Amino acid sequence: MPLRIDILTLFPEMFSAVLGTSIPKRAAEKNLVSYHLTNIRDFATDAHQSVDDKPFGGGPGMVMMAPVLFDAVEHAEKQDTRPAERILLSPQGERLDQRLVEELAGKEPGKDRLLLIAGHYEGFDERIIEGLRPREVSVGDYVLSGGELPAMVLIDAIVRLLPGALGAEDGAADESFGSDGLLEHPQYTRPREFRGMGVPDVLLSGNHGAIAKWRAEQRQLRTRQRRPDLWQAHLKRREDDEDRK
Ligand code: 9D3
Repeated sequence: MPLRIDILTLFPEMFSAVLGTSIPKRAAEKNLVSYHLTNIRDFATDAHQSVDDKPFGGGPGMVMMAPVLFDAVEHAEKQDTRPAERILLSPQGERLDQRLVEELAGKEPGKDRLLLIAGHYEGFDERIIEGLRPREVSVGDYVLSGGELPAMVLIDAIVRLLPGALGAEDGAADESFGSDGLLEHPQYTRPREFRGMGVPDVLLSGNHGAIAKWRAEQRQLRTRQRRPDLWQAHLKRREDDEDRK
């Protein structure tokens, strides 16, 4: 069975470009994943099709109503017998990283189902979180207009890890954040000279040992300069590897 991803949103049309292009599209065509969009507004019950209301106690913005979202979740979950891992995209959530992406991409058969809830509001009625007990996930400390783009970020990161999702060329190069946690080295292609800028001689030398050494140095240099957090984690891992020997 392919991984099933349900997406609950007020703006299903936002997803068509991302899910209908490139790797997310190819993964669905290859039956590695299926996407199922549910418009939360279809579960509104009043004459105005309301999905949100003013917060009790006052304050700015609107809050997504619990009954509508519960009905939408229950409707989506009935469409398949597998239990879904529920994920609420929220600025209050745990920060998305490659470790979490790998965990979500690696669900065992029979549990290979995700249900993503993307809101477009200041917040969700707390009883949604209390009652549905979703995992809450953020994509970083900046303010977006809703959870839709974060949901697409999560889907894209997950589906490219599904076995067979990447073409042969992409696959081999997919190490940058995986194996050793260092940033990539600089890359060059034609032409050899562009607007007065050349290509490092070593890359044109044909000396594969020297090229590998240069690239390893560049990766270290870049990671130390740009991402001291990743560099420290890399050093720690090397140390732990030593201790285990
Ligand atoms: C003034 C308080 N705001 C929180 C910083 C309210 C608020 C703003 C924007 C609440 C929700 C949103 C919409 N954002 C998301 O739903 C969201 C999000 C984000 O804004 N940044 C990073 N990750 C995520 S995941 C969902």
